[in-house]
Amino acid sequence: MNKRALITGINGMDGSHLADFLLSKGYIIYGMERRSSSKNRTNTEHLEGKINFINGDLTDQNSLYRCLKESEPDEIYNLAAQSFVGESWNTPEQTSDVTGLGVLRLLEAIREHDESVKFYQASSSEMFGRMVENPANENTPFYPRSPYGVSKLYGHWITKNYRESYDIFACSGILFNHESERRGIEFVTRKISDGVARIGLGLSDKIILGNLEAKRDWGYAPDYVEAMWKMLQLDSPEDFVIATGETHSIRDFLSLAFGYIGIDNWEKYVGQDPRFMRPAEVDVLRGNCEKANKILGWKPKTKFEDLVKIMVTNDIAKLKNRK
Ligand code: NDP
Ligand code: GDR
Repeated sequence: MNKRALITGINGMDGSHLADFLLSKGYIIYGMERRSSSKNRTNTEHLEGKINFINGDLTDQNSLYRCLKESEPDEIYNLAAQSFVGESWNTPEQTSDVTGLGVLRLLEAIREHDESVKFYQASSSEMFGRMVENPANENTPFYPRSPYGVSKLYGHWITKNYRESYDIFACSGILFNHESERRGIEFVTRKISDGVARIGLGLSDKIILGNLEAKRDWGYAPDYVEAMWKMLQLDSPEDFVIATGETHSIRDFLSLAFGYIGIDNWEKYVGQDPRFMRPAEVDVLRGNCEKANKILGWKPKTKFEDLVKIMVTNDIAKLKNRK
């Protein structure tokens, strides 16, 4: 019989890639989206007719009970969140409510509905923040540096606590940054790939960014959603770090991205504005995914250089089509 999955955050980057992956495995998919006056299904347009969209909101407990009742899932992937770190200083309460307490509400819905449902929580490398160990693994102490990171830490611990308190199959993937052509436009990688594409096509002459020195461990989202699924196929729940083990600066990303359109002296096309700097920065992130490699048989497939190329190429094609 086909397995059933409920994915929250279906219209986000990961939600849409995970749905593609689970469809290839024969799953019946319910994708939870929140109501809005005009739907944003840019990432999921191709899934219409293939999955079931249902309305629900992580800030509304009753809507979550209803989503579980309607979808009768074997597995829940909680990918919904206020996921933009920079915005979390502007809306710290809303971020804590959705990104932190939203996890508790889903776990409560599982307790009420059916404790045998398997649960995946989207934990984040932002929980490591000011890294006390580099690279970070599952035993590295946390040190979040933003309201977003603090909220994710709550989600992480409440998932562990419900696993230990109620014997629910609940686990977290501590995922380091991962990107794709479906990344939201405000995140730095997509902001750069879109900006470079515009400059290449003569539609713009500058990209305005914040801190160029920050370093991230960037992987490719379609590789990472497979790890989420693998975690829920285990016999007992465990948390895993998912990362490439490499770290690159924003400058490295810029240099490669501009390189693809034949520009070497990229500095003159890039400006900086304090608006894009953060009150507390995470300077460097790098993860160690040895445990995932050993137990899940997972390792990243896409190289950093290929990720940058995929994103720039896609943005050029998109803009050309629009023209
Ligand atoms: P996105 O921002 O692309 O997607 C998040 C989704 O959550 C959006 O579709 C958004 O809906 C939805 N959402 C926001 N608030 C609510 C709410 N109150 N109720 C229901 N849905 C809501 O994030 P990603 O796909 O990049 O990330 C997926 C998850 O993984 C997130 O939890 C993120 O924090 C986490 N994560 C991401 C990493 C990354 O590098 N991408 C790394 C580590 C963790 P709407 O479209 O309506 O705004
Ligand atoms: P991050 O991603 O905060 O790591 O969170 P983001 O792309 O927003 O920032 C990465 C780094 O780039 C620096 N930066 C800029 N960032 C943005 N957005 N815009 C700019 O103009 C800019 N200039 C420099 C930032 O200061 C930062 O150091 C992502 C999200 O997907 C989270 O949900 C997820 O949990 C983490 O990755 C892991």
